[in-house]
Formats: sequence, structure tokens, C-alpha cells
Amino acid sequence: MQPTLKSQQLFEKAQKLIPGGVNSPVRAFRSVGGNPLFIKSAKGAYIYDEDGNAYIELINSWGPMILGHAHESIQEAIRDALQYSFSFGAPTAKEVQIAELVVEMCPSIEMVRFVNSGTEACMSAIRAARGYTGREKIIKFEGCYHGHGDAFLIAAGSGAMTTGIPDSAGITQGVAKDTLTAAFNNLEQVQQLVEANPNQIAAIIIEPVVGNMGLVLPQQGFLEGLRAICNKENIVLIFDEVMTGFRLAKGGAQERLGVIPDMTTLGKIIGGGLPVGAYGGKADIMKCVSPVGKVYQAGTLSGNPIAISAGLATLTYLKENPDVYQTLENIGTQLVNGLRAVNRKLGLNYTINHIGSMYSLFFTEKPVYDLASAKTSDTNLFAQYFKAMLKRGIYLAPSQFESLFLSIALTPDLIEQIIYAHEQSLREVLELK
Ligand code: HOZ
Repeated sequence: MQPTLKSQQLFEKAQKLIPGGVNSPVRAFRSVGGNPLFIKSAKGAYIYDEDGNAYIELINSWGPMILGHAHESIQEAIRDALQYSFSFGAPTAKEVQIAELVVEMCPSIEMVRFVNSGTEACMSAIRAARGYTGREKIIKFEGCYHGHGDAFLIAAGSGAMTTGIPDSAGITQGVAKDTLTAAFNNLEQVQQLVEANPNQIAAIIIEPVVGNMGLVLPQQGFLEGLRAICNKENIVLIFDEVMTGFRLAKGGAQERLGVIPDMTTLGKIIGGGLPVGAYGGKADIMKCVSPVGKVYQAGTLSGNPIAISAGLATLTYLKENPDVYQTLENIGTQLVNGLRAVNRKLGLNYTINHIGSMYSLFFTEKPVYDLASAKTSDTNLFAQYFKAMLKRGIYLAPSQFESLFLSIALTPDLIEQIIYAHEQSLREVLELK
């Protein structure tokens, strides 16, 4: 690895111009130390920094680059779209095409509205659920992250947790009062909240598979239990599938796990790497959204033709090449089996949570199933491991409390390189022979 001088210079300048030098907090490397890398380009499984170093990618833009970076079919779609201009603020044929695909691929979605990010999707879904039910409170889960909308920055995961402000400043008490929180995988707590707030809960919003406190899986019966509570109490069940949508299966975690919510929020893969989000669900809920209903939500760049073209090309590729999902399963299994084998060889019993093409290594021997157990991970060890991996050319998320994302560009050889780097890194960090 070359010295990262250009990245350092850029970071120094950036800090004078942009808060913390970054446009999203986790990127600042604060929880792992050192300076962030400034990225110049990426192709396939590799990402390249401004100093010319190449790294094998395990972030993949936090999920969207499921086909690897700069995939030809997406490039072509963007190039083709460019010639027709970049924004109209008016409906296009491609919006109808992508809506049709989303409805076909995602089991819970009968109607869908496109926005610009996962954050917008989640904010809008909550508003729609409130408008639909006439109720004000929501339940979210500690350590789940649904973007930076006010209502979600209570006990939030991802960057909020990484930077130590899970309850952000700037949120009014009124908003905080309407956001109730429960521990992930704890059905009893949800039941208690529902009983304590009769006919007041508009929605339960959840990442069905959490990617924002590291990867955390739902225990058997948990999502089914939420579904049953929502049915009984007329609460809108919202799955935030911004990370898992089109990744854990063509129809996301809901298809894979067989629990169908009332509404779903999407982002990341749905834009193929360009800014697109979407929320959708049962038609009677979506018909509450303006201009049909009274829930207002709008956006000049919503359905932007370049972004929608990239998303449409990505979803079309996934639909026409369903073998992608088996490939991702194989890649995930080969990698995680390899990491686990190394851990066993070194006598380490660290928890690795894994499903399909997402995984997290936690520096704890305890099972990780909620925020409290995720926090038992030794984050200092994680930081050292992160740096040791980076030195060996592996680009991991710079926080313990994020999932890693795999792409189909990872070949068996590259996977072996990651496993080898993992062993060398653990040996270095733990001073093992
Ligand atoms: N909050 C994002 C992942 N959970 C990180 C976004 C970014 O820094 O790009």
C-alpha cells in the first residue's frame, strides 16, 4: 500500500469546508482512527483511492453495488439516458416501467412512490401510516436506523451510534414522545408498548434483518409475532428494506423470511448506485398519498430520469438473471466459512452473523441478537482489525456497527485473499504466532 498523502491533503482541506470533512459521518473513520480514504474510481470488486491504492470492496457503497462497480449494463443505461436531458420534473415512461418491476418483485407492494433516498422513503412511509390510521405514535427498535428523519433519531443505529449520538440533538420533545422503542427480537416489550398505548400506534417500523448495528438477524417467530400484533391492533407494519431489498432475495427479506409487511421502504439497489428511494405497500394505504389522498409528499428530483434509468437497468438485470442470488449465496458461504475456519484455527470464538451476501464479524464471544449484545463487541479490537485489513488491501466499513455487503464481482480467488488477510490481520492484532 502506498502512503495515502493525497487523501490526507484532501481531508485537511475538506475539514475546513464540510463538517468533519465528510458528507456522511461514518465515512470520517472516527471510530477506527486515521484519515478517510478519498476514492477516485471503482470497477468490479475493486475500489481505488486518490493515491492509486487498490482495495477489494466489502462496502459496495453500503449496498447498491450488488453487481460490482461500474457494471457495463448500468453504464450503458446511464449513457443512453443522458442524451435526453437530466431532469424534467414531469412523469416519464421509465418511472412506470420501474414501478411495474418493483410491484412484480416485492411481495408487499401494490403501489409505490419514488423518492431520492432511503431517508425520504422512511419519513414518507411513516407519514402515510399516520395519515392512514389517524394515530401519531410509532414503535422502532433500538439500534435500527431508518435514515436521519427526526422520528428515527431516537436510539438510532449506524452513524448515530458510531459517533455516540443515538439520540441526536435537534429533535423536539414532541417528536421524541411519539417514538417508542423496544429491543430488537423482544416481542414482549412490543406487546407491552402496544398495551400501554391503546389505539395510538400508527406503525411499527423495523429492518427485518438489521444492517445498522452490524448485521443482526431476527429470531424464529419474531417477525411473525410483529405481524400478528399489527393484524390484531390495526397497526401498519413497515419493513425498512433499504439494505435488504433486492439483495437477500429478488423480493428482499420479506420474500426470504416469508413475512409480508403492509408497507416497505427501499433504497440503495433500487437506484443502482444513483440516488433513488421508494416506499410502497397496500393500495389502500398508498392511496392516502397526495394527489389521491391527504398525505402530502413531493420532490422536484423524484423519479429523476438518470437515476431511474440506473435503477431500472439494475432491477431488470436482477430479474433476468435470477442466478445472481445463488451466486451471492455461494460467495457469502465461501467467505464466511473461510473466516470461521480461520477463527477456529486461531482458537477464537468471535461471533459472525451472516445471511446471504451480508455479514458482520463482532469481537465478542456472545451471540449478537440486539443492540445490547452488539455493544459487547470490543470496538478497540475492531478498529485495529479494520486498519490491519485496510493495510492488506481489504476495504471494510469503518465501523463495527455496520453490515458488510458482497457483490457478484467477488471471485473465489479474491475471497481466498480476503480470508488470508483476515488470518494475518487477526494474528497481528492479537499478537498470535
Ligand atoms: N448510514 C450509512 C450506512 N448505514 C452510511 C452512508 C454513507 O456514509 O455513505
